[in-house]
Order: sequence, then C-alpha cells, then structure tokens
Amino acid sequence: MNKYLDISPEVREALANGRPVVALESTIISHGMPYPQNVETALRVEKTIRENGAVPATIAVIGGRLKAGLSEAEIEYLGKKGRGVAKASRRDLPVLVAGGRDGATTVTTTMIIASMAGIKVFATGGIGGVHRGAETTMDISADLEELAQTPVMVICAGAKSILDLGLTLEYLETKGVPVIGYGTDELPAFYTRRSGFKVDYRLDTPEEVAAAFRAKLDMGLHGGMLVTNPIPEEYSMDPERINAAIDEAVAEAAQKGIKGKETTPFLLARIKDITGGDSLASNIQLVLNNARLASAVAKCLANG
Ligand code: PSU
Ligand code: MN
Repeated sequence: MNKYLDISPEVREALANGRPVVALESTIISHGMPYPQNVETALRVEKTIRENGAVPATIAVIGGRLKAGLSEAEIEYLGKKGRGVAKASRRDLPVLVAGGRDGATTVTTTMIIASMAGIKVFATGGIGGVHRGAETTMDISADLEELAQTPVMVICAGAKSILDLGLTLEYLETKGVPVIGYGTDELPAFYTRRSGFKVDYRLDTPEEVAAAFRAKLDMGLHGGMLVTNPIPEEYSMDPERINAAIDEAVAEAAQKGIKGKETTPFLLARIKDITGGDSLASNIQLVLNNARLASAVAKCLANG
C-alpha cells in the first residue's frame, strides 16, 4: 500500500471483505458550503450511504496524510476551518504531503486517493469542467483530465452552468470519458434537471451503470466514467432565477479579476449569496440523491 495513505479501520475492513464502499470529497465540506451546514451535510451523506448498505469513505489530506475514511472529529475540523484548508488538486499533493499540511480534496484528488485505496465509486455534487471563456483563459478543470486517466466512477448531478457545458462535453468526448445520464437523455445542470445538451448514453438502473463500468475496467480502458443524476424534481430550482444568479456571479468574477483555483469557490459562494440560501437546500438534496445511487451501484459492483 502507498506509504502516504491511511485507510480508516471501517473502510479497510469493508474493502478486505469485498463490501461496497463509496468515496466522498472534502472540498465540498471546506469550500462548497458554509459551517455548520457543511459538517451536518457531510455526516448526513455518510449516514445515507450506511442506510443504503454501503460504507462511506470521506477523503481528505490531514497533516500530510492521504486519508480514506474520516472520523466525525476530522470532518468537524475540516468544516470549521473551512476556506482555511487549502483546496487540493493534483498539483498540490506533493507539497501538502511533504510539508505535513492539510488539504480539502477536489473531485480530482478524491479520485486519486480513492483509486490508491481500491475504491471504485465516488459520489459528489458537481464536477469542474471547461469554464466559460476558456478559449482565452484556458481555465479547464483538472477534474476532466483525472476522469480521463483514473479508474473511478464519479456520480454527480451534472455541472453548473458557471461552466460552458457544451465545451465540457466536447472535452470529455476527446478524452474518451463515457457520460451517462441516469434515467435521462439530457445532461442535468446541477440545480435543474435539464441543460439542453445530450449525454452519450441513458441508463436506467444501478445494475446497468455497474455493468458498463465493469466492462470498462475489464477491457483495461484507463480512466473513469461520469454518471449524471438529475436533482429530484421537488428540489430543482427555477432555471431563469438560477441562471440569472450564475450570470451575475460570472460577470462579477471577471470584473474582479478572479483567477485560477479561486474561480470555482468564488462563483459557488456568490451564487449562494445571490439566491439567499435557497440554492444550498437544493445542493444538499442532490448530494443525498447521488449518495443513494452511488450506494446502489457500489453494491452491484461488489456483487458482480
Ligand atoms: N462544482 C460544484 N461544486 C463543487 C465543486 C465544483 O458545483 O464543490 C468543487 C469540486 O471539488 C470540484 C472543484 O472538483 O470544485 C473544481 O474546481 P476547479 O474548477 O478549480 O477545478
Ligand atoms: Mn480552474
């Protein structure tokens, strides 16, 4: 095993016995939601996964150790420290680990650490992608590159239209990443069930999703798979309202000259402020929904 990796006893035992495990990221805790809702949500997501017959493995870097499976105290620590914890992408891991520092893992680094631990299924809210205006800024999330190379299935609610969704799909196509719509032909746009863009394939059951990923692994095709699961209807937001908030946030980021790793956290925080917290309630519900699907898919993979 990787000498920098610590797997919690619960996760270690589940993996040793071939039981289903679902990875969870920690940027959503430290940077994606305010305290204390971030900690409450993280614990609720873990509970939902247990209730659905799988074992949660929340992933982070703490004191320079790569962690797969956190204690409640560690989740509380990351949530309370919030933006004081570095947002850790692939390029950040060497310095954080060598320096004994903390890092909140993005989709990218959660995939890396999940893969080191032997975890194949990962549930989150939204992924990074090709930003609007990337033709000139070249701001393309490392998440897309990771999906191209690391064998972990990411179950999300699509991507927010803070991104250029069309270009994000083009990039994933180039990189050979299958984009699955769970029960839908259309890419969901995080807060809403529809985006106007088609996914590659619609699959309707956890068994079909697990079988597709199993086939990918068995063929030795490197990289992951993106499963997009629409937010439940009752929690979806009015598209006009959310898109107006997103446009305002994007314009403000441009005007303030926000760049690099700050862009996504800035946009997420502004959208939450502009929508007066309604978007947070939707965000929490879609993560729970993804945790349920991920548990079901992880069970199918464990049984197959
Ligand atoms: N998009 C969301 N919510 C999030 C993120 C993105 O809707 O919490 C976080 C995830 O951790 C994702 C990261 O991996 O932001 C992408 O950051 P960047 O765009 O800087 O690659
Ligand atoms: Mn970026």
